[in-house]
Amino acid sequence: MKNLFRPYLALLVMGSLMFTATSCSDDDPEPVDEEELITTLKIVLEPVGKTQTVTGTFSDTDGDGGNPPTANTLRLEANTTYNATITLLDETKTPAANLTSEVEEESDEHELFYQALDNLNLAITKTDRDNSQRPLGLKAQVVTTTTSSGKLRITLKHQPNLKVGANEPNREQTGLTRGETDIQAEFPVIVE
Ligand SMILES: [Ca+2]
Repeated sequence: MKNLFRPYLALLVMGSLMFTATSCSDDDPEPVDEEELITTLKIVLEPVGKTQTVTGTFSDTDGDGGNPPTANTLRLEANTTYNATITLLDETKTPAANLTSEVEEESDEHELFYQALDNLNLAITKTDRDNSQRPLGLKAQVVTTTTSSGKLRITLKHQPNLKVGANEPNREQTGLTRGETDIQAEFPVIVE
């Protein structure tokens, strides 16, 4: 997991300075060394025309190395269309910082990539777009057919001036090779 994009740092610095300027000035200002990390990726899968919403949480609160990440198993129904929504959190903060809207605001520099691995049979289509009409991936449609199982990998890439054009061939495969990875989550999935 990489540190999150510097524009946020700048915003944090500005925020801290504003806070300092408006608070009691007797104390020395706190050193500004805050960093944002995306430690946690949540997915909510709402079935179309059915009732059983499925939620998943991937979390690695100490970042790369150290303790292994945790993720629950997603149990999906066969022959079902799900509308998926992603939430991104920094759980090193108390309370956890929600970074989803910041990724949304910088949609031209970010994209999420979905991979069905092992023998998992899922059709995944990103349904949201950035300002240049390229896929973003905080929202997606996930369609199951027959029963299968495997892993769903979701990778958030930071791609300033590196996003693949909307209509380029093989844009998913190409996109995965570009820019830095902000978080990569893997969920065991059972389609039953
Ligand atoms: Ca870790």
